[in-house]
Amino acid sequence: MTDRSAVKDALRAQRIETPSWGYGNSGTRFKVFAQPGVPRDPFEKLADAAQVHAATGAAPKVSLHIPWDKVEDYAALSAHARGLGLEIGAINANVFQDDDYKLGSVTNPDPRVRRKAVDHLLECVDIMDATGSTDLKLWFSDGTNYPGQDDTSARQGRLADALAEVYERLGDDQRILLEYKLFEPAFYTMDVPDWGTAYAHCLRLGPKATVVVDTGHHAPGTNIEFIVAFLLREGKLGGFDFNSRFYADDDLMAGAADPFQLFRIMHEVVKNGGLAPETGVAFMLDQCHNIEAKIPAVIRSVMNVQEATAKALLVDTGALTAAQDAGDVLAANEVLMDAYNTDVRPLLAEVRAEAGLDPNPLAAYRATGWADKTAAERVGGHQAGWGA
Ligand code: LRH
Ligand code: MN
Repeated sequence: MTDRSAVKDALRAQRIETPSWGYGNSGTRFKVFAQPGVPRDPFEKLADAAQVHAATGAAPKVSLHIPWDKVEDYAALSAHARGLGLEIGAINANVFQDDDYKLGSVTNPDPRVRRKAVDHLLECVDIMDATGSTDLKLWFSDGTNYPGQDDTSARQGRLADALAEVYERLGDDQRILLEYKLFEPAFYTMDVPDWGTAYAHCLRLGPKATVVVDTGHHAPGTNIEFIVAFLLREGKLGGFDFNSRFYADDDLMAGAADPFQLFRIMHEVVKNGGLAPETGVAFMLDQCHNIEAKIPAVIRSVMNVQEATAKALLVDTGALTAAQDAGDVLAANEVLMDAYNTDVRPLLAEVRAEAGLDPNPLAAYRATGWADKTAAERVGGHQAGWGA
């Protein structure tokens, strides 16, 4: 697809969902570094997200995390978002921070704990009804640390029962986005450790259950774009949690650690029709900005995803298919590398300018003085964080 105006149309239409928790304090087990002007509640998080959308024109949706974004009135929060030109996106459940969940949440040997966990998931669907969200994002920290600690098969049964009950509760336009993760916080087994396990549970559940690919949740060296191509072909790719990593689930800015991997992923997305809205792929960021300024980091991440997408859209698919069909390995690889090695920043600057935006979103944000304004205004109260 090298038709330039079609490429620009696709870039203009791209939407990237930002995480409310990306605007709050976060860190590692060693330290959470506070920053001046960090939001103190979901309303202020949305105000920061609106800065990202104002600068990029491509981030009108914000994912929430419950209870980190718990409020009295979710309809009011949703109205506040609309007032900022935003929409509430995926609702992330959280069954990983309560003492009861030490040995698991929905997979816990104790039925009382399982009941509590499922009730939280059902509460999140109630919240979706109030915010108009369609996506329930489920990541389970459930797992074990030592061989013999629990029965893997029994835990899978408990997980399947919990998911089935939640699936039953979903409204017509609502769906489950099931996220997998290889390890952490459990270090022997995770109950949803890989795409295959997530895919199998989603197949069993039905059409409203899809898989989320968090780019930080694989073993080093995993070919993530293969997983993406497979799930797209099966109609089971619900979305991405984009971030990047050098070693583990580092949750660094998307594309920062491995822009070539992000390009290869977006190449499979573009080639398999994943950009089309009807495919229903949610392009979400899931990052933690432990030391860097948070809003510029999110803006940079949106730009990194846009750049990877632009390069993927510039792949000469006709030449690629011809080389592949001819078994011309080098020619095929060259077609892809030509696209990857294309500087797409002028093209994206053009798309932004034509949309009435500053060609340089980071400069646009800096010019608002928002960072100084919020640092001066947001004093007192409790800065938002993971509450861990
Ligand atoms: C787990 C995860 C999940 C979120 C959390 C913030 O590692 O990727 O998507 O709930 O990060
Ligand atoms: Mn994630």
